[in-house]
Amino acid sequence: MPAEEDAMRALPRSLVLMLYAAAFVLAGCDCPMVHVEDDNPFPSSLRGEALSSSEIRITWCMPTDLTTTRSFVVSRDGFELARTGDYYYSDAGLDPEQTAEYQVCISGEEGESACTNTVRVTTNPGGSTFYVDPATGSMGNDGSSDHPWSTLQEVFENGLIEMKNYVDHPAGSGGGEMGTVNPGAPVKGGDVIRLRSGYHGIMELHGGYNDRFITVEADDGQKPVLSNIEMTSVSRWRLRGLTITQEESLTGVTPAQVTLVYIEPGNWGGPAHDIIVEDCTLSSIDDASSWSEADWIARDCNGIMSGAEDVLIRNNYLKNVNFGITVDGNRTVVKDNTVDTFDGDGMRGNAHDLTFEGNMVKNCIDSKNGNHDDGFQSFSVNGAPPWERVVLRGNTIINYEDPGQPLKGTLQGIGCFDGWYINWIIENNLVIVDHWHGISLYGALKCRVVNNTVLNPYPVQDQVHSIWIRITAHKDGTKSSECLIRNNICWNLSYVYDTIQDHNLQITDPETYADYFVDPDNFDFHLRSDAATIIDSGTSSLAPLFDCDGNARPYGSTVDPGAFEHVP
Ligand SMILES: [Ca+2]
Ligand SMILES: [Ca+2]
Ligand SMILES: [Ca+2]
Repeated sequence: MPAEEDAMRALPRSLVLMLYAAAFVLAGCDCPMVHVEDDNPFPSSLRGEALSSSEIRITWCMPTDLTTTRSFVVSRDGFELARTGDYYYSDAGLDPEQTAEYQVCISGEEGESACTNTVRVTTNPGGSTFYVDPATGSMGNDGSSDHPWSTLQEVFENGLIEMKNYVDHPAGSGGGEMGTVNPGAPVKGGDVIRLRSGYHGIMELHGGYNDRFITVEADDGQKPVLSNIEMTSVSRWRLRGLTITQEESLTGVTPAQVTLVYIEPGNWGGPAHDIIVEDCTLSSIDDASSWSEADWIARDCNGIMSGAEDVLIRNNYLKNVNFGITVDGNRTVVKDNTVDTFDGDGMRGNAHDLTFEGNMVKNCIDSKNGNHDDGFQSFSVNGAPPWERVVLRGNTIINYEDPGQPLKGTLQGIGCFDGWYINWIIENNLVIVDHWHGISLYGALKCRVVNNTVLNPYPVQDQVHSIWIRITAHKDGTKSSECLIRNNICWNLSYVYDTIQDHNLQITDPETYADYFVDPDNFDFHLRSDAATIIDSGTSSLAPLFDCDGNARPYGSTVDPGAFEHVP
């Protein structure tokens, strides 16, 4: 086999086809278009994992035949359990050591069709619960509720958790022999460590794999504080309800410029996968309102950076950070988080099979550090593959809420300037920024941008700030193709070649926003009941089944353009 062909074999088929296409372009072929053959991972994509003794989480990939997919039917042991538009489902309320078999099938406009593989998953046995209390604990205690340990950092340092790790290094992408770390230690896979109020130090772990999730969570009504979490080459950790901050009044230690939650694989240590970060509060400092540009540059921390696979980042609150939530690992769900006051990009997603849903990104800082701030950004550069099957759904991006906010800058909304992006769905998002890039895709294949509200209510000095939804060629000139722009409310539209665009409503005068929307001055872009030119003027074809609030579409005769269906 020729070496070149051999090298091609290691690449995703879609990328191989594009490389061939690119070769034609370079050879002067008058066909600067990319063709991608469908490489649909859906039928074999279902994974299931017990999160505890009562909960199982299943995840699957987006089918690439989007035109017939309306929702999914999740079944357990042959019976329908739920219908959802998501690519994951959490089955709670199960019994310890209960085994269940799951399958997911497409519910399409033409009835149910393709299904995934089935998975059999057993919930954990009831595990043990341990307690850690910086105020009253001692490392000589047994970790019971009445005799807690002192701090989480010392629990790790004293080897009180039994885990696994690779025997030989570099462990690469895994698969090698594993040995037990801290054999016989009291805490084991499936157990829960509950933290009480006070400073718990740093959670640092390099090489800690569990067969069952270990949960590290706040005890009821308690506010445990960590200064940062750094985990590499790890699996099955669930972090819940923790405060992670460099705020000196909470930690008692001099602030450092770190990434507050850092979860990554490593070639030496091995892969990272199956991680949950939820209900946590992250900040560089509690109150950054007096920070100068120089303070931001010298002191802001990144929020969450995750290169692990099969990750759930849910319902976290991040304040006063540089980059908010940065995802480089496949099959990650980023849901219902808030990134409030940030200097970098609010969210980044550079991997396959990502869902960013229901997140709020607001109050962008311009520290004059040269970053082009984006609410969401993705890029495929330096030899990275095209990013496939990404959903951006129901997110809210607002440049600033308070006209008096210090260090205001301009914010790009959803900025995807360095494709390729393949099979993306961008729907139900509210993008309120004062930059022309509302939603921009440079190098897009089979992407759809549907039912978004993309407007600029800010004082505009210059018509160059007429915000747009744009699908255009890759920066190398290769055309985007097979994309759809539908049912959006926006100021401006910009698209090329065979992008289908219909049922979009353009409002080019911000002075008229109050004629259409409930309270645009306070960023309420729900439709007024007398917005007759908008209500029922979209199409239900390929529209999301629910709107940004979760109301079923359509209400009335058909779908309304924009992120919010009018429901009286
Ligand atoms: Ca900035
Ligand atoms: Ca950026
Ligand atoms: Ca309607």
